[in-house]
Parts: sequence; structure tokens; C-alpha cells
Amino acid sequence: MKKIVILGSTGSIGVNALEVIRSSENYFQVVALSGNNNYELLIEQIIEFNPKYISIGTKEGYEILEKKFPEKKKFLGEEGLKALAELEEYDILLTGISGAVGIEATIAGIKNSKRIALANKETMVVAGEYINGLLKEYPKAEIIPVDSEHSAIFQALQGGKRSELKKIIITASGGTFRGKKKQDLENVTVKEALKHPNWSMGKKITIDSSTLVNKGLEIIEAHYLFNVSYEDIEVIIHPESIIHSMVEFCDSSVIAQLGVPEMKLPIYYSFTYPERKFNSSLKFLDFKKLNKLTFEQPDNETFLGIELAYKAGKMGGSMPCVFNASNEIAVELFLEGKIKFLEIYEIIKEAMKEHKLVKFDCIEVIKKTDKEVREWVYNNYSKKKINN
Ligand code: MN3
Repeated sequence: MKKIVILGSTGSIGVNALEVIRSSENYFQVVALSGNNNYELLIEQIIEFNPKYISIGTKEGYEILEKKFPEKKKFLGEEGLKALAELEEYDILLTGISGAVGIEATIAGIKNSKRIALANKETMVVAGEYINGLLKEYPKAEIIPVDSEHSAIFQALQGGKRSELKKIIITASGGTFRGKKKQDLENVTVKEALKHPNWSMGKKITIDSSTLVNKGLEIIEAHYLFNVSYEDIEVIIHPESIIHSMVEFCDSSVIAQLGVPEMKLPIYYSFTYPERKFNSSLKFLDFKKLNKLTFEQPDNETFLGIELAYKAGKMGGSMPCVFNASNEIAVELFLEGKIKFLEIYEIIKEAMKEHKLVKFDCIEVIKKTDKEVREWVYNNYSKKKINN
């Protein structure tokens, strides 16, 4: 039996993870759960999975948990996430939390020589170089990607040797606004931006998907996870989201991983790897019902997420962090109705222009830069400048 710690159990990754665990006939045991502010769902999960340790993001939630589960060991906030990652008695740490808060928990998991089921792409985007250095220092630790594209690449890479790899082809659904042009996007509302055709995900990642910033983050994530240069990473729009990504080898063979657009398989595979196991919660592809798979080039004139990411990624050092942090705040401001959709790109561009590149070789510098960029964006754009 494998023991699992789930960070972000009330988010969409966490809920999917618990669904596969529920259907896996005692092959997994949940050792710890952490939620942010949805304590009602967290309470249900605690009652069902009976973890020994629990952590929650808010003081209010903590007090409720204290009354409901006096016998359990409880933690609070970001420190709580780190404390769970530092526990001795588990095998796999699932980092199902979005945003830069997942980085320190991941670092703690690596230093704890555990398997990290990485569902927090910011970790590799912001701190990829540092994390890769750390993985050398802690050779028993390993990262198994959960992001569906990276899980696909990870699986496809098993079809050849690393020295035989030519390039990685990341697929993208194209998001809510695929086919739209700049003038169509000027006045789109939050509600419109949150309607994703294939994937049901959290708000932040749905917006990132519609700006293609999500794909940009995934390019940088792939660069660090698989140690592949940016020149050898390509993006293709594949609206059906059935091919989750592909790799091309030196003999022209392309190996793709296909599946229904759901997060359950990539999560489950990160738990069972190097084995594969049946799980009754998984849906299987029915090729009789699949009409066609289509592909198109990304529209990089309208959607700047990919090009800005290549630029930030190739500059390296602190720039991917600037790309990520400025986007996080910009999306927050968009969701609050304080900026327009296309201003998300403006903010990222300006933040990257404003920033002086530094080396990212220790966690203190990473944290400091991340904080500064967020504050800079917030101070410059949160006052609803567009209406003045
Ligand atoms: Mn993805």
C-alpha cells in the first residue's frame, strides 16, 4: 500500500485524486489532506478518508477543524503545507495547489527524498533550475509530472532513449477564445473567459488557458522537467484535447499519448508509475465515437502567452518567475473586474521590461523577486487605471 499526502485536496486536482483513490481498492492510503478555505468539503473528505494529519489555509477553518477533529494533528497556512511535506510516513506528495505557494512544499518533499506527483507547474517555471540542482543532491527524490501534457511527454519518452529524442510537441486546446481576433477580445467578460470547451478546471488556469499563458508556462515547465532546449519544444493547437502531447525521435517516429480529457489518468499514473493499473473511475477512449482529430497553428498575433513565455524562458534566471508572478496578479485583477482581458499581456510585458534579470540560485532570491513583481503589478494596475 502506498501512502499519499495531498496538498490542495479540495481543488480540482485533489478532488480527482481522491476519486481515483476511492476506486483503487485499498491500494492507496491517504495520510494527510490540506485545503485552503473550503472547509466544508475538507471536513467531508476527512470523515471519508480519515487522514492522520490535516492542514487548512484559514484561521477560521482551523478553529472549526479543531472542534470537529480534536484528535487529529492540525497545521495552518503555508507553514502547514511545508509541515505535511516534511512528514516521514508517506511515499507520494501530490502538490495540487496552484500558484507559487507550492514551491516550498515541493522543495520540502524533495529534501525528504519522496516522490513528488507534481501538479503545481509554477514550481518548475519559477524555480526549475534550483529544483533540478536539488534533485541531484537528493537522488532518492523524484518528480513525476501530473500536468496532462507533461504526463503525456513522460509516458511517450519511454518509447526511446533520451539521446534519440528530436523534439517535444505540446498540444493545446486553444482555450475559450480560439479563433477570435484582438478586436473580439477587447471587451470580453470574466464569465465568457471562464467557459472552457473541454477541461473543467479552476478559475485561474481556465483564464490562463484562454490567454495561452498556460501553454507558455507549460513550455517552460517542459524545458526544466525534461531538460530540452526551447528550440526543440513546439506547440500545436489540437481542439479535441485527445492527444495530450507527443515526442518525436531522430528516426522521424512520433509517439503520442491519447486519452479522454480528464485529470484522473495523469494523477493516477503519477501514483502507480512505473506500473499501470486498472481503476474503475477511469474513462476509456471510444474510437468509434471519435470523429476526427484536428490540428492548427497557434495564433501568436492575438494570443501572446506562448511568445512571451519563450522570451522569458530563453532569458532564464529570474525571468520565468516574472512571467508567472505578473500573470498571477494580472489574472487576479481580471477576475476582480479591475482590468480588461488583453491587459493581462500588457502587464506581463511591462513587468518583464521593468525587471532586472538576476540568477536564481537560492530560495531567498526567488521569494524576494516573486514578492517584488507581485507588488509592482499590484501597485501599478489595481487602481482601475483603464477607466480614468
Ligand atoms: Mn496542462
